[in-house]
Amino acid sequence: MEMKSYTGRQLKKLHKYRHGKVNILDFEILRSQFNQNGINLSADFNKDNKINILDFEILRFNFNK
Ligand SMILES: [Ca+2]
Repeated sequence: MEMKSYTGRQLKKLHKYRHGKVNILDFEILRSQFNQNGINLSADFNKDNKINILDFEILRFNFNK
């Protein structure tokens, strides 16, 4: 699925300045951005310019990876 590879890149970008895996810190980032709209949000894993349940699902799917 195309979204999946993009998601991997986004998650890597998110980790670059923080830590090695998807963990509770990523969840905290997502939580802090939840319900926001805009470009360049780091937790916008599916790149639809919104932080919502879909981004949470992607995070959940990649958790501990
Ligand atoms: Ca999104």
